[in-house]
Amino acid sequence: MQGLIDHARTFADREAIVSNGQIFTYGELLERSGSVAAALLVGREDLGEARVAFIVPPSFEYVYCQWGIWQAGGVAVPLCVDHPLPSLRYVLDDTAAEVLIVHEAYEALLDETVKELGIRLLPLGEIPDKAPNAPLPNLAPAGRAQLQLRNAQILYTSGTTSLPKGVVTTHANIENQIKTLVDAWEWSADDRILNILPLHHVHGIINVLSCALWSGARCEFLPRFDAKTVWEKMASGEITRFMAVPTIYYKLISYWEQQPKSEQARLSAGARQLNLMISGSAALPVPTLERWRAITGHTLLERYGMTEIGMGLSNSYRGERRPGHVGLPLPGVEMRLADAENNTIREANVPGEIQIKGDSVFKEYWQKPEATAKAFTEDGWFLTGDVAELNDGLYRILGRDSVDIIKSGGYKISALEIEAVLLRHELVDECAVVGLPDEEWGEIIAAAIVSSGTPDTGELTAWLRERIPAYRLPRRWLQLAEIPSNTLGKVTKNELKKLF
Ligand code: MLC
Ligand code: AMP
Repeated sequence: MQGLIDHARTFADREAIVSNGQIFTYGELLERSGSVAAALLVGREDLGEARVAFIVPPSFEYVYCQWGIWQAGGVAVPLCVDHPLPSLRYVLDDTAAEVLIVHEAYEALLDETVKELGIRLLPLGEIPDKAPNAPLPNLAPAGRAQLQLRNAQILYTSGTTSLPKGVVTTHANIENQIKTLVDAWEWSADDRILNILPLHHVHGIINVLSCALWSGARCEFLPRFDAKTVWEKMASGEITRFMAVPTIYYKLISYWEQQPKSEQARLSAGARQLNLMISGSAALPVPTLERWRAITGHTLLERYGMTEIGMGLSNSYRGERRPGHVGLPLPGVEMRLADAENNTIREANVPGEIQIKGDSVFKEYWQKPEATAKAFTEDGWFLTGDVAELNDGLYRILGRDSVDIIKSGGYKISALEIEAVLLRHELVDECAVVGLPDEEWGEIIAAAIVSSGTPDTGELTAWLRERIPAYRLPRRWLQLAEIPSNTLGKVTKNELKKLF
């Protein structure tokens, strides 16, 4: 994203990234991303929005690949490092990726697939550290307004269809998503943040990584979440802010509770020094907020967002952070609650769908014009599918309008997607997937199956694990004679939930 890179030039000597025990400056980031751009361009002037997928664990390398793709005029498509081959192949195929930048750990896994799809494979290790000063394209020769249209990134999101959709954001969308958060949450160049979130979703990419780098701050990566390491980082005084999904706060609390008193005191004292702790991506249970406050003195700032809009609503950085509420629309975000006929609801305490407008809102679902059209009202409001109400001056999320969307561990999961895969198993005649409330995960996935045989759920899980990401695996199973349905034959998922 052009603005982020322009900004970095003013911070050249500052520390930008800590990864694998090493510190890298903004200058190094610009240099290495320039090499990636040169390796991608190989003589071309501009990649012209070609999709460039990359599979690189959270690290300095991830960031310079992302920036290199943007600098070369490509569209960054980050692949999830934990996804099984069919999920990775789907994204490569759907985006018609021209190039895949691959970390060596994934080369063997993807080698055949990229050959079959005719994608150029660019091993990370083959990109030189330094490139001769190759000219980089001007991404907006006709002026900055062009950045409003120029695609920058595609992230995949699960929804009410059986296949994930690519959410396309432009350079201007991303810039707006970042700027609004940098202002609202008062980021400063002296901030240091720990990133433990996956880097194929907006929470990790925009709220943590990109806001830090926009501000001249420092972002430290842990390859994956680990409660002990996170607590140690907080206790060390090395970080000033932290952002995570509610499941992570739950896990941090569990870890703390298992420690002896003296250790608890040390960890709590460390956490108190941070200037901001944020929760989002799923509803933050009030007991988790209260427990965290008792342990660390921090009232978690809860905010609401979505891949398609970036962040929409947020509690206040300096003012009230009311438990169970997500605050007010962020600056630059236009928001309304609407009834089933898309009429604006003006009264308090009346539930309605959250609808959003603004420069942060995505451009389109990749090559899905019908899905894009269906996602907006005629007058341009994006339909989030989330239901909220205004409660004493602040918004409160009440749920979603679709039972087919599940949030587990902060990941959005489509029940329909899991059902479609399950039905391919020879022992599954019928199935239905639902989310069940769970203190730790928000919801856990549960699957009911009808089978003429005697399927073993362990074997079913192993079979699924090769086909869908681990966080989409059902954790509860039920074999039924029939799936509950109404007179029209539609599965009654709320009835099914009761059977669990
Ligand atoms: C994993 N496990 C689960 C599970 N996921 N069990 C139930 N439900 C789930 N969803 C199990 C595993 O099978 C394993 O069990 C054990 O938990 C540990 O697995 P893991 O993969 O090592 O888990 P962990 O690393 O602890 O992962 C938990 C997590 C992760 C919370 C760190 O889910 C995560 O990173 N979530 C963040 C997702 C995110 O960034 N969302 C933002 C989307 S953007 P066993 O038995 O094998 O030990 C968005 C917009 C916005 O939403 O507003 O931000
Ligand atoms: P995703 O599609 O992965 O970007 O997830 C976006 C969804 O996460 C939203 O549509 C909401 O359902 C949910 N979400 C995000 N933040 C919150 C929050 N603070 N409270 C409740 N739900 C949230």
